[in-house]
Amino acid sequence: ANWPAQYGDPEWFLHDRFGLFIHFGLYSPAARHEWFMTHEKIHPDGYRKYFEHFEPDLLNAKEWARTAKQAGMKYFVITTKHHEGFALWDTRLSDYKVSNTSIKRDLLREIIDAFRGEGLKVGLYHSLIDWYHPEFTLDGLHPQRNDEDFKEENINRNMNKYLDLLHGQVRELLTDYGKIDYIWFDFSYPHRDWGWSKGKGANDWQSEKLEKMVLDLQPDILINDRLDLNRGVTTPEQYQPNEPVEKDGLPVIWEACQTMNGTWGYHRDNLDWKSTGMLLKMLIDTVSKNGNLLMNVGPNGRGEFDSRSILRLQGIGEWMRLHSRSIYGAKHSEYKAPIDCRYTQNGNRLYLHIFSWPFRHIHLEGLDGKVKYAQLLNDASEVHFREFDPEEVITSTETKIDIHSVVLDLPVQKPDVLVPVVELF
Ligand code: H79
Repeated sequence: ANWPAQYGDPEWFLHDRFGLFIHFGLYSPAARHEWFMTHEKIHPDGYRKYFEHFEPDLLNAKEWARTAKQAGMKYFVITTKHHEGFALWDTRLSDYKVSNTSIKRDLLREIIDAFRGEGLKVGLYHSLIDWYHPEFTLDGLHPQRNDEDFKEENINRNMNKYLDLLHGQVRELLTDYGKIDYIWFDFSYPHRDWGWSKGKGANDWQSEKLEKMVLDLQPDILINDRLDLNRGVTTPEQYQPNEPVEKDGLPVIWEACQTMNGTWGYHRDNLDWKSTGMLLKMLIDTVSKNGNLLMNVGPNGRGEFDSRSILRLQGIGEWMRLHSRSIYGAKHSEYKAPIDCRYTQNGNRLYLHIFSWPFRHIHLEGLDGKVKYAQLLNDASEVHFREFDPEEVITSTETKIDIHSVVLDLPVQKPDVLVPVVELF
């Protein structure tokens, strides 16, 4: 029910597990959060300076694509238009577009070509919200929200005129750029109510009609869950679920989207950077719960990934070079992982990811009699293990430990990788 038959086959998505999210737009040179237009209540006229000074002269899409590939990412999702309304492609339906800035190029085309060239699947982010369009009705998230006056203003606004643009631009994107594998709409908020205006959902976007057009143009496409239709890829934002995600008691296809530093657009002064190890653990944690991870980078105003992002992507790539078989095609395991560990499973291979290195031993409950061979994945070195028979083991207080398990004999020295993995056959 959550994955309609008309939607594309999600097999590649479930296998690939790891994607790059790219937020790039006029908020990139402003360099202070992609929502700054709303945070600072900036009118489109005041936002114009970012359009005039947009000049990502160092943007090299091939370099972006190589960086993503080296990090072990298999697909990417790029902002075609964020809430600010600016189009990153040469749209025929608006002048507010990249090809009208000093750069005069269709950056979206360059980016799609480059990532495809590196073998990554293509995802397009498209904002349902639009703070630039003069007919988009004002609400509590809008930069021009303020007080009761906007009730009056909204009477003069005609959402249908905005819907022509929304549907028309999505049609362009899914017609002019070849095969698109994934479309990521953002976002619906039907339950919000500010008194003078309400949030927006499926009726406001004409979501049913939009979804039908998407599937007509790209029959194999995957769609995320933010059209307010209660279907598609479930997309928890900057939130790690505690277990495989379910809806109505059934497992769903889901994808965590996470930032490196708490914001999506480039933010120069932000200091909330997660460590490489923490980001890697988020990927492992996600796959251990049957999810994908879409990890974000916000390129700067010159069109480059900044050094802090590159450092992290490289670190994850080094780990992925040695360990990706615990990620690609892997999924949740029914076995209960020891504390500070995560399992993933691929067929009859079980992968124990050890987040916190223990002294010498780790007990794997319920695996007694099931393990034939064990090795560290980083160097394929054998790990000895023994069956742990509770009948034989009496504690100092004469209480029997009643847990059947396998005990691994680990080296005292933690292997020199961010997260060691033991592969169990
Ligand atoms: O594109 C990225 C974000 O800009 C967008 N989705 C990701 C992928 C997004 N940001 N926030 N949201 C979606 C959810 C809305 C959060 C809000 Fe708020 C909480 C809106 C108002 C209160 C945070 C605080 C943002 C504005 C104020």
